[in-house]
Formats: sequence, structure tokens, C-alpha cells
Amino acid sequence: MNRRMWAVLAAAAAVTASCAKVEAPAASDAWIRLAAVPGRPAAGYFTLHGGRADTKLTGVTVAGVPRVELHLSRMTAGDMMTMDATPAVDLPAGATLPFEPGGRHAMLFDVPATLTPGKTATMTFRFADGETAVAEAKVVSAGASGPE
Ligand SMILES: [Cu+2]
Repeated sequence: MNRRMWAVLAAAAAVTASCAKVEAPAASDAWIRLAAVPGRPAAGYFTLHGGRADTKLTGVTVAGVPRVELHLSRMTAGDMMTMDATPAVDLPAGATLPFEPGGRHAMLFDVPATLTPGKTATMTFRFADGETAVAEAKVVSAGASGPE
């Protein structure tokens, strides 16, 4: 086999590798906002990217945090913000699904005191099809409006 043939094969292998990545669901832009009052739950925000098939987000874990729930925020008839725990969130193929303040989020309970603004925590996302995705979440204080 000549050198040119090897180059073609190497390029084909690289394309295959990047396609394989796109097939699986992924997560990005993760951040965690601590509660204003110590001991109250923190909120986790991130963006999910659907893979090649429809799936569901079935759970989120955060390193060092004993309990994390998926929540949906909504306005009640009386204009109060409330939130409900949900066991799973649909992630359609190819979709971009933001979890952001005022909407879907992860609720982190019993956050350890070592998780302080400026630190990062590894978030792991589990999907119904058995796939997992990982993102490093930036921790910010209660007053911060975003991860920057
Ligand atoms: Cu919540």
C-alpha cells in the first residue's frame, strides 16, 4: 500500500470517529448556581444535544452531591413560580434542549460546603438508551445571573 492510500484511510477513520460522537446525546454549557441560604438546594443548568435517535434524560448526578432531581419550573395561575420534579425529560434526535433559569433545571440537594463559587463539578447525564454524557459545571454564587 502506498503512502497516499494510507492518507485516505486515515481520513476515513477520522470521519467515522466524529460521526460516532454525533450519534450519542451530549451535554454542554453546564453551570451550578448555589442557593442564597446555606443548606437550601442549588440549581444546575446546561444544554443537551440530541443524538441520532430520540431518547430521554433519565437522571443527572453531580460529583459530591448526594441527591439530584430533574425539575420543571412553571408559573401558577396566581403568577407564582413553582416547580415540579419529573422522572425524565424527552430529548428528540438532533434537538438542542436548554435547561435554564425559569425552565427546566437540575435541583441539587445537600450540596457540600466545599462546592464554592469558582470551583467546577463534574455532571453526568444518563439517558434512557443507556448512553451517558459528562460536562464540567462551573459553580457560581446565588447572585450570579450566569456562568460568566
Ligand atoms: Cu427545582
